[in-house]
Amino acid sequence: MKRSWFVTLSLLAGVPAAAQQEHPNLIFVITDQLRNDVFSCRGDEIARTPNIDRFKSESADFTNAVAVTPVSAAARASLFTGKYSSSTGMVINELRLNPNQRAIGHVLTENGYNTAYIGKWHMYGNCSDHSSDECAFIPKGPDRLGFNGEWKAYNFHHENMNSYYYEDKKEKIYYGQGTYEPEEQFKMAIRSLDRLSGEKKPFALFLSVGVPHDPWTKDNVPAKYYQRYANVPFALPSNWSDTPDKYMDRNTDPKRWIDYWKKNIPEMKRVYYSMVSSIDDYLGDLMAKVSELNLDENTIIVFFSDHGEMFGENGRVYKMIFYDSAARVPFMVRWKGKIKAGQEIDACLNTPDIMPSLLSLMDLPIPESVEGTDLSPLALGKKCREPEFAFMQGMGHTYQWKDGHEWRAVRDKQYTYARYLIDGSELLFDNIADPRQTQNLVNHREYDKILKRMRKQMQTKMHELKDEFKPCSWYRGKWVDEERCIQAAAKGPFKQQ
Ligand SMILES: [Ca+2]
Repeated sequence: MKRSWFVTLSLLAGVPAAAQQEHPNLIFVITDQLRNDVFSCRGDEIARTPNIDRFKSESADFTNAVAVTPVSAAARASLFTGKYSSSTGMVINELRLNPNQRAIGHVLTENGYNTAYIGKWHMYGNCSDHSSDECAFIPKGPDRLGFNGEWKAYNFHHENMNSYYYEDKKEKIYYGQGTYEPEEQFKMAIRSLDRLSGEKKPFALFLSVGVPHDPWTKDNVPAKYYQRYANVPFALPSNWSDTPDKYMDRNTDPKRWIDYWKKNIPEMKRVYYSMVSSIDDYLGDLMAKVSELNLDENTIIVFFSDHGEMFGENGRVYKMIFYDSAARVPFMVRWKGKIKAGQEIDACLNTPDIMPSLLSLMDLPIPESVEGTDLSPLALGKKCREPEFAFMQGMGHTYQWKDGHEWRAVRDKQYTYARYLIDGSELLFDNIADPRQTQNLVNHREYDKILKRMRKQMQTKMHELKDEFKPCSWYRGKWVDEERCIQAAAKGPFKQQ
């Protein structure tokens, strides 16, 4: 007996610090505006994404994941707090999130994690000009929402060549002329892994890259990626219409729709696919590093996007809409030895569900303020109560205090139901029979029962969240002050904690 105890202790003493960790590490890769269908593994015949395909084959792939509000700042605020947009108050872009709320960074830091944050933040805006230096730097302190470790971030930009970031001083740090930001960011993440894996504490590394967001110009991506698609014909979508959707808040000029968008979308898609290819390459490098450092079995790795992109479908470009091309996002979670590789999970996962699901997987406490559902049992092959639907909120114009086409939507495993505020018009799509969402079924009597159910679901969720469904400008002054700082949201003012 004595001998066996001795042997056990000796073995433990020889185990590297990382393997003895009580909680797993986390690597969270956030991409920007990446559609959920532009991978070879989704059947896209143009895309070449061997590393994303491989990542999927090693992960739990949540195939029905959507963005609660398919626009950058709102989706990110929800991701980091586990709350709906009506509760974060991030109703449009370029607002400043109120720091007096519990975020995933707080939980990680309080539970002994080393954190690292690299890339786009987009929750610290304070002026409508998102290119302005004034809202590019995020100072150390409460506005970093608990991320107290390595910080190489910026609020917003998408000029990929010769780009920059900030650390703790308001001084731009450039990667250098001719460099490509995502490549440099993945390299920084790899260097961080070298350091973090050698420390005794578990780590959480967030890597938030700005691609494949526009501008989609040839000079915004390295030639070697553009060359991969240079001779590939790209077409307008099958559900292209020469008339833009009248429920868009921007880009509705019919002349420009034809002269600019119709003409340029194929080339824009070429650049977009080039950017996706670049992410794919760098994800491969990151995963090779994970294996080299022997981190596979004690590290949860997430591949995610804040929202998708319409590219002319349903008469629309960009995002901020409930249609699947903008709303659906990749959400793949890999944890070797714990999460069964290659499984597809069709639960209605929404952005607020991500924080509680990850914290639960990591055996960390979930703050009471979280409104999402912990869906981690599904990834672990167990059953749990699934949400019946995902509730989505279009609360404003993308970045201006302009009333327009605010909407709410409910999406389940088969249908999307949506309603616009401006005229109360409703839409109902069968996403399985009509994946391009071109047939509005609202006036088809055989769908009355479904319509009734989904109206009720929307109403119940809005009531639960105290979501009043107001025009965009209503929030100005009530929730958001003149400095564009959020002071309150549907559940009341944010108080000092
Ligand atoms: Ca975005």
